[in-house]
Amino acid sequence: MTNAFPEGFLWGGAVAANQLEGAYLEDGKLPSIQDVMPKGIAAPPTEEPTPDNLKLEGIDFYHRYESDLDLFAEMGFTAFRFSVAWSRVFPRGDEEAPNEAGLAFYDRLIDACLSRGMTPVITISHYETPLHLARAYNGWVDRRMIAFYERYARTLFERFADRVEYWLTFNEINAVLHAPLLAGGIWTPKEELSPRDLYQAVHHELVASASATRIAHEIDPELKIGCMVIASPAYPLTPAPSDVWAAKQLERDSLAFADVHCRGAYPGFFLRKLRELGVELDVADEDLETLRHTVDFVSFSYYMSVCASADPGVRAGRGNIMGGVPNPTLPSSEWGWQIDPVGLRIVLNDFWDRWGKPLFVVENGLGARDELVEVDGRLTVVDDYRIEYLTAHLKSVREALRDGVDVWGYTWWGPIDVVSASTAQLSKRYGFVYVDRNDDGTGTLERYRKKSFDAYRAIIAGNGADLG
Ligand code: BGP
Repeated sequence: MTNAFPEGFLWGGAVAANQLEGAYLEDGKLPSIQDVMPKGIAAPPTEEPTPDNLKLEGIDFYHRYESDLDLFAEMGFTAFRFSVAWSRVFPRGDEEAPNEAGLAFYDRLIDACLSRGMTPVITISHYETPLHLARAYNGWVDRRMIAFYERYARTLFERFADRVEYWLTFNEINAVLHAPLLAGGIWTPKEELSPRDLYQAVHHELVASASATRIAHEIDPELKIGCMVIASPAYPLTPAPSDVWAAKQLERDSLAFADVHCRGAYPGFFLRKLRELGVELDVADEDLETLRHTVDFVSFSYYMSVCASADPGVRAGRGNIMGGVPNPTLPSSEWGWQIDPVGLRIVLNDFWDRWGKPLFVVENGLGARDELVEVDGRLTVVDDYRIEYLTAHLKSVREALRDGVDVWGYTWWGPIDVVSASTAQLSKRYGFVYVDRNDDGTGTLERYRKKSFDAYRAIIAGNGADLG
């Protein structure tokens, strides 16, 4: 049995514009929802951008992308996943014509990737709906969002399709059920949002995603369009059949999103759920036809698994957007995300069995507090905990490959420290590169290679053969 990963396996890292670019009003950009979310999803948005929002400056990637990409190239990245900030290209979101200066930035970024041998993987919408669309339309609750998104996606395909083959329509599209503002640009507070409006927004996003897939394939049938979902396997808390069923139900809430993307229609269990909620969706004649444009691959983030229980008295814990009942057998990160490398093998196998589409692990990583120390005269972080997490999860990818699963690539979340999506902290660090910036906004923004930098470089250099 060979240890190496398949030839051409894409190795790299993933980021999102709002979490690292900064320059939030530069070259014609207007605010996105992120610019009024200084506490992430932990607190309601502010009326206007406030100076305590670390995302306004991010890690200044907008001005430092060349040297940051040099660091990624030094690690041997063959892929780099980033998002386009919608509000750079269509600052309000409902304009007729795009902002040329915004497009020009991504021209430069794409060329900088290509010249360093990195395949760009672009997320079209990563939790950064233009603020105007959230405020004036209530985000994806409004059907007109489909047309705005189509225009935006078409603009990107027409401009970049000659250089960019891999595209993801929406980051973690299933997160809208749990974080409606973050993932759906929905201004109505979650507690006040009716199931009808929430699921109508889900429908609009799914139609928009399928429509973007159609547009992309019309422009160039060779383009690879993927959906992107949070993968969070749910284990029954006990062997009681009722817990097994509860776990299945929990997983299905998420799986439904990729089911629609892969099969082109709503699954029966999802329609039943709508009926039980008393939700009758407003579906236009052409919507069901549009949904038939299925994706070329399924991409996902994987950070943790959860448990499920039929007992309503069992309380959920913290975790990536959705959370779940804690698993008594697993350790947790400082932020309560449970660490479960085997879960990645389970997800890869389950997804492959379910849809038979190629898979792409586009996010995986460990958020931790790092300490900058001096070793052999240079500043670094001795992050053995991150190396351990990385290695264990990559071993699971290798096992899945051996199981016969078609996996195209692996992009670690936040190869350089970025602002956290859920908490808007910088102290929740994922990077192989340390950025000198603190939660209070102080710091020089200098970059330092961590110990994990060399570890990932060695793994990539050996095409995964030396994982142990
Ligand atoms: C995913 C998001 C990312 C990213 C990651 C880590 O849900 O797609 O944007 O931030 O989680 O989460 P956090 O930053 O909250 O630690």
